[in-house]
Amino acid sequence: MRALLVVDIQNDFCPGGNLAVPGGDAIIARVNELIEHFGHVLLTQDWHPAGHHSFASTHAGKAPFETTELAYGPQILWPDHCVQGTHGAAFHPDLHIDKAQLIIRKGFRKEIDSYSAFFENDHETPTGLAGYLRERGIDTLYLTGLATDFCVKYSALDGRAQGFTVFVVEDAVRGIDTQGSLAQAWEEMREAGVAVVSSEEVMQIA
Ligand code: VGL
Ligand code: ZN
Repeated sequence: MRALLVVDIQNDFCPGGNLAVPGGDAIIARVNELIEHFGHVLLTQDWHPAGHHSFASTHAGKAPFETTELAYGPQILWPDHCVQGTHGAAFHPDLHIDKAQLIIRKGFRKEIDSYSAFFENDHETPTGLAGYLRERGIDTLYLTGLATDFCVKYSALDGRAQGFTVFVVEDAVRGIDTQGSLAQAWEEMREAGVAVVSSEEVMQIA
């Protein structure tokens, strides 16, 4: 059984938002078509408390897109984004969310960032998604959303590591691309056995 996973299509990741992904909103129409097509739709929502340790503003003398060491290793620092309950954390108003069966919120622990829909950035604190998928008999995931080189990539890699079949829908994702991260993401995903498909191909499958 397969499911569509829509990653972080929130106002802050779209043009005008605090951590805007270039063309982030340009994928929404396509994602809506995929939502229409799939029987099972799951969403993720980046959901940080104010003062989150992934925010540059939390660290004196640090600027966004610099890297720092947190307890679990290196962490890129971001502009404040997706603060719980704010407009920036809300799903983009054009995204058709009504059909979603599950919303995974992530990054809600102040000290740990969470890119992946499966594990936080310490690579050991689970979000519960793997158990949810297994209990429901979902073994195949089609990934869409933002950002290709962070939350989509880590979700894809962890999905593979957890034994799921993972497709990334290449025309339904967009990347941030800091320090070469986008090219590296496609490379890492391919190496991990993540399949890349177009939305057209996906919608030809019954
Ligand atoms: C994301 C950076 C920080 C993402 C979330 O959704 O890819 N990137 N938080
Ligand atoms: Zn975040």
